[in-house]
Amino acid sequence: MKIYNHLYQIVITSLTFPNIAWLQILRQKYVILALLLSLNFIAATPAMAANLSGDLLKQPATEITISLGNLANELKFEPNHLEFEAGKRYQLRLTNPSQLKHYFTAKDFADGIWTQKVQAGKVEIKGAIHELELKPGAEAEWVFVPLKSGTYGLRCSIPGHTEAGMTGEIAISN
Ligand SMILES: [Cu+2]
Repeated sequence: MKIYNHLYQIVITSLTFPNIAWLQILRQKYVILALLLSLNFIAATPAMAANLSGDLLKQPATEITISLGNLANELKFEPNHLEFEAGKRYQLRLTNPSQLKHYFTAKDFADGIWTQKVQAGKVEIKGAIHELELKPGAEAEWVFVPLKSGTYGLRCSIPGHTEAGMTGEIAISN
């Protein structure tokens, strides 16, 4: 277990789990966001990521926003369907305007993309991301390139939220 103190506003706590998953908790004035990181390498990704040209990473990213919950505290993603094209660069902006904590859980989708970075406040996180937790009022930007086409499930893994309909679908086309 390691504890890093970053600047005066940010505290990152990393816990190392037996399966090499990391839990990082980021704190900033109004934004508290937790990211579950995994350093497990994905079979296809390192080789494919290595082939991503520098030019692609300089391309402006297509911006898409998804809201986790809403001001009325309804348990849903808005929108609940996202579409991406493999090989393009995206900046997915995640917001939580509700008063409840929510998760963006889409493990198979996360396995099918190459993450350039996740940005939250003044912190940038590099490496594979499998799940994001957004506290009320939190915002994060996930910059990635989809690699593997398919239709993937999205859900909020807070107990009761999936059951209440906080689910979605993410499609990656070729
Ligand atoms: Cu939720």
